[in-house]
Amino acid sequence: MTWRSLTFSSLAIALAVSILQAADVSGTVQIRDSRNGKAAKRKDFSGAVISLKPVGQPSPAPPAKHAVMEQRTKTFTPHVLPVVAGTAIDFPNFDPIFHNAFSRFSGQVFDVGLYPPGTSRTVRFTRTGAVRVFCNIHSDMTAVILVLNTQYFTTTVKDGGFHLDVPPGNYDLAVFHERATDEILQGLSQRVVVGGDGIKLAPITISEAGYLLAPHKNKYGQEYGPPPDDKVLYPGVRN
Ligand SMILES: [Cu+2]
Repeated sequence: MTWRSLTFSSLAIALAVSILQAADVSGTVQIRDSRNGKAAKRKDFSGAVISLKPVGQPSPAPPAKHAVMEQRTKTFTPHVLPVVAGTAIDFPNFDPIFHNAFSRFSGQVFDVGLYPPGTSRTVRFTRTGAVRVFCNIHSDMTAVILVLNTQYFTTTVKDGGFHLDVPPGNYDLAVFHERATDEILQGLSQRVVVGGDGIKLAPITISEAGYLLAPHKNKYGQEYGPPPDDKVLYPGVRN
């Protein structure tokens, strides 16, 4: 056996052990009292974030790899982006028009300025919490960056289901949904004990009751002006 194959085998064993140690935490989220058409009529329960913070452990170092929130067809994608605190996020603009990304209301205040097609801007998010992201030109463009103090998180899919692989241990589970009040979300947090076989959680119901769908202002705190006439570039897409 050569040194190289020996090193490879020990790496493979280490990998196998770490996979064996991962336990599956699964559950489902339902959203009720929604005035949002998608959630209410089409039973779309996607976009809720479930995170598990290991009890008594320090916050993880941020990943070196950047996260990405694309600007494409006048839409921020993904619409909800959870990251570890300290993560740098790229905002590449794939559209044939200028865009912007800013937040001034909650979480981390930032503004990447107006930037041209085919370019990108990068912001590092260091403060935990929800950052509501807008474009200063297109009032319909919204997104949420959720800055977390744990690397164990996932976003629900359409049927509300979620899975997380974590090492066995004790965790504080937190729930985030963009149209739920802080009080509602705090009421959904719970201590979770994860054994070697994983755990299936009781269904989680998020109520949107009490959440105010207030129209947001532009980055100067003013009403949005008329949208730029770029219908030529986007036939069929609403301004
Ligand atoms: Cu825009």
